[in-house]
Amino acid sequence: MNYTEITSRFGIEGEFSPCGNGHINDTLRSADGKYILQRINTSVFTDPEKLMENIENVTAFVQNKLREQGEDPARRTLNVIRTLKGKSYTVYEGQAYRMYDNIGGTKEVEPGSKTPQDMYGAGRCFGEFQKLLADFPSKTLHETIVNFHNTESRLVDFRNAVFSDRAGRLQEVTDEVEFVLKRSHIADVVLNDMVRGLIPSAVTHNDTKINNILFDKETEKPLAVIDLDTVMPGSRLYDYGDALRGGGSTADEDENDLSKVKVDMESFKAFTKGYLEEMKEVLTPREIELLPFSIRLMTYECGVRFLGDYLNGDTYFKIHRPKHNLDRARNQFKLVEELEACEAEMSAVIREMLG
Ligand code: ADP
Ligand code: GN1
Ligand code: MG
Repeated sequence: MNYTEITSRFGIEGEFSPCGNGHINDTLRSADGKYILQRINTSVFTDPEKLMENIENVTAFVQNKLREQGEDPARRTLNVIRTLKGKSYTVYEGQAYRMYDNIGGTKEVEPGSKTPQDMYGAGRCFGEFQKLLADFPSKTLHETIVNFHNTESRLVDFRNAVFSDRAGRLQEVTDEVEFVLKRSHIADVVLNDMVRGLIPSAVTHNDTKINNILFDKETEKPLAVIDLDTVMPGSRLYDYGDALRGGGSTADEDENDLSKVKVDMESFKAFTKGYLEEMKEVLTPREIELLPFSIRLMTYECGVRFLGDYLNGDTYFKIHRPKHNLDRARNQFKLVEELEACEAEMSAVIREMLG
């Protein structure tokens, strides 16, 4: 496809080619390495106007905070480039596109190839992100995907996927469905404690895979949290748990040799150390208590989403092979079992870290 018509609306010329590994948007980088063009997946994010308003407000807030701290924000956060008409995105042939400055000299780390050092950096980086946004007025954010980490609501969607069995695949996954149902009681733990006021609602990223951080290629230190589409009010536990869902496993979520899926205790310790260095004064006692549980909750929820998507005929997550979503679901459920066995040990590690 020729992107000239789109990029010229941003006053930008030149070739763009695909980059990145995300499951949702299509990302392209300019040949001169200056810009990122993204096609926003509008079947997932149905209101690009509100989505971009969130991203512009959050990035402006973070940029100001960093300036106040005496830091140059240029490589530390996304920067939205507006169209010549002053809009934060443009629609071309029914598709929405946005442009960012490319944060150069960076690399991303995939969950399957991270080191404990990367995980320490990721813990600090996501912790810092939450801290920088702690006094952002979270109620002004739009809910770009309603009930995104509401595990109970995910279970309702899942049951509907089972009932309708749209792709005729239910017969094949009865064991996995039973696995989900047996653990459905864990879905309301965080939600109920939010209602009780034991867990605050805060600005959260909601998609804290390690590949949503850009690392400096030279120093290997984390620079910027990207992929801000799902920044919304939520529980900070969602960010901590989701980061270790991927980063706390010895295997990538795409791995289908389940014997390779174990809890990576070194990565867990490294991430938690970095995260607590930023956040230990901010978290409530109940949040601290639920840190290990949140990993299991987010892993379970993601497995439920993968299996639901498989039953629906793979309409949400990009897949690269038949049964990809089923493999991902099995991988997540194996990790849930491993996490169940390690939770007490993880709690002990956290208690020791906090002294
Ligand atoms: P998705 O929602 O599909 O995961 P992302 O926003 O995470 O999309 O972008 C996908 C990939 O594109 C990232 O992992 C990163 O490699 C690259 N990328 C995105 N934005 C930038 C940017 N501003 N600078 C440099 N690389 C970027
Ligand atoms: C999607 O966009 P990406 O690849 O960073 C998904 C996350 C899942 C993840 C599983 C908006 O993240 O919620 O945890 O895939 N993002 C959205 O890999 O649904
Ligand atoms: Mg991403």
